Amino acid sequence: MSDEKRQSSMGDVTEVKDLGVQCDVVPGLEGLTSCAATSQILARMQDDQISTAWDRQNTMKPCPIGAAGVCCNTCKMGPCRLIEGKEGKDRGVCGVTIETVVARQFGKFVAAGTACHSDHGREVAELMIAVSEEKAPGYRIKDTIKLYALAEEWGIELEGRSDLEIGGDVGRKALAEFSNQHGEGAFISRAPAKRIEKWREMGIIPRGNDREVVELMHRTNQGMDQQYKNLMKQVSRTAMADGWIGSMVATELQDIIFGTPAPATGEVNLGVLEPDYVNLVFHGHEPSVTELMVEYSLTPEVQAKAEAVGAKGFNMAGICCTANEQMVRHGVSIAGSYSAQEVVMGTGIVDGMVVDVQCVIEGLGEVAKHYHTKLLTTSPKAMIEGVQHVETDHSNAQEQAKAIVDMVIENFKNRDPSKINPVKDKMPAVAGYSFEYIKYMLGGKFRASFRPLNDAIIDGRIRGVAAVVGCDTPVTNNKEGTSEAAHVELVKKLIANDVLVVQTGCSATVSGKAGLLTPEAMEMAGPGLRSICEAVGIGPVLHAGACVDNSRILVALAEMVHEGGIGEDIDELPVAGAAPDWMDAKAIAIGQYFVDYGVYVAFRPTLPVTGSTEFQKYIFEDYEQISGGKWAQFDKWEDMADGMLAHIDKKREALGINGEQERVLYDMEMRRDLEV
Ligand code: NFS
Repeated sequence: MSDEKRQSSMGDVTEVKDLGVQCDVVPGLEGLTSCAATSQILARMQDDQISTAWDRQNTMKPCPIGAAGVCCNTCKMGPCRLIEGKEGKDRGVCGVTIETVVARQFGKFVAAGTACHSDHGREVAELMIAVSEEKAPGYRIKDTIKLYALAEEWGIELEGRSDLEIGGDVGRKALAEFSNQHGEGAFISRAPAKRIEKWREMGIIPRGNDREVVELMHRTNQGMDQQYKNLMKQVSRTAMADGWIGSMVATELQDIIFGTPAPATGEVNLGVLEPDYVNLVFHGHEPSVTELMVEYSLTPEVQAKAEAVGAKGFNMAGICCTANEQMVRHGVSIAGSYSAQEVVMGTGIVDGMVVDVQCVIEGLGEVAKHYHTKLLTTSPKAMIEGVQHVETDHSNAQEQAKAIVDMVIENFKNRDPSKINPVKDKMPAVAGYSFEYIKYMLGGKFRASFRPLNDAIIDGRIRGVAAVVGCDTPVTNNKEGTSEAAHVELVKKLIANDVLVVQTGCSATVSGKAGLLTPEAMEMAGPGLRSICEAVGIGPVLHAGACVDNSRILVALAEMVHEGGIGEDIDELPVAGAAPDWMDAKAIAIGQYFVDYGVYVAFRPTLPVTGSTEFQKYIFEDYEQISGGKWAQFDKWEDMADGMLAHIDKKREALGINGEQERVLYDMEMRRDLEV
């Protein structure tokens, strides 16, 4: 877009930015993003002809056969592009049916997603062992209460033993969870008794992650499992290994090593990058190296080094789930979600960007070439062509973390004044609602309990609880509103209808940008939810952490059942889950373990299963008879909200607690008021 056009419609972009307030989206980019800050940077990047995912999604049209999950590329006789109901096209060369193909593709997503969270969890278990052997300088056990609790749960001797000895046993036991060949994952016992019985009947309790992922990859290969319902059992068992082993080990052991989250206040959006400071942006999922960078960054030594290069100080901000990990534990600010990873460099003031694993897109390397930003990879599992690699392991992480920070400070002087384009937009956000903190906050220090939550659900002040989680992308824009609007409007509608919202992942970041992670958001809540928020002193939207921290939600739901009064199993609870703009295989693995927990799980946009009517009926309808939960898919956030509220009301009805609450129906005026 030309400068004249932009200036004539909104004045000079720099002037608007200098007001320091949320301003409007740059004209012409409204269909792409509802975030003013993102639009300002994107407009400049487009002018400078720097390609980002926001542009590439315009030219890349998805293959409709692949999008429907009916492209079978399992062997070299194809790829077979199947079309339901079309003679000669409804089976592959080998004779495979459409249902089998869709189930295989779905299963491969779950295998990949589970592998990601599990490899992350395994790293943390290994770190725990290294800490206990004093082979991980810089790391220590921060939460001994959680360490003792977990050791006790796992039958590990506490008496007369040091924290490091106990930690070593916890680490080794956690590590063994990944390779167990038989039995049941140790955390399974945290689920309600009725649910465990159901899982045993279904035959889906995971043994070890490695075995489940390998078996699923075996069974989804050509010539293998040809009964999609039978194959789905292994899909479920693998997804369960994701939630109840991989992710839960990651969450629990990270809490022990780095501290269990409690509410901390930070800021969210691109405006957290400070023009006068050295800015280091970190991105990825495994927080271990970043933890040490954050610690080092707070020392007077770093302040002095930053001042020596002419900066006012040193500033760190995150992207994606490493950001969520730092926000919930230390209140470190978040620059943006998945969608912002390239855009962040367009500010021209990112002196270094450090990435670890997962959701790090390949386009980053190309964008970095246009700026002074020093892009660095740290994991031997995720390197980028042409990008400097600073290999880290547990033994050298502290020294490498310092080297990275020092390198980034040095790079401050290489800023190109002609490319500096900062924005001021940012929002305060409170994050850090771990399961332990929620329990404490509801019941108090001496009687920590979920009782007040259950009572509020029973008396109708809280209609239900919703988890709104998962990715955001630049892709679903232009169709039914922007990606960010889908997250934000969905959350607003849920809280307006007295549904308490718990968030993780990029969805939480998007809410943070919209100001939903503040106590003030209670103004947007329905009267019942608001009365609870006022009494407890919280906002209506609780940020619980990264995507592995969905395991906190598993534990919290179990606690609601254990507390009593709202059913004996998860599928009786008035709860629902949603991923308003899912993208990664990890999201499908998460969705499946919640469905198997008995939860209604709504995804937007559609899942890659639309090529088979029969498979869709199985997961969207019949599955409710099997697990008590089911999948749902939507194109519009409005329909998603209605589906979630209807499900919550159905459960309230079954529990006999559906009182007088009135559904808030949005007219056009209310919608406009809710604009992001
Ligand atoms: Ni989850 Fe976190 Fe974000 Fe999606 Fe990627 S960062 S693990 S996968 S995009 S929420």
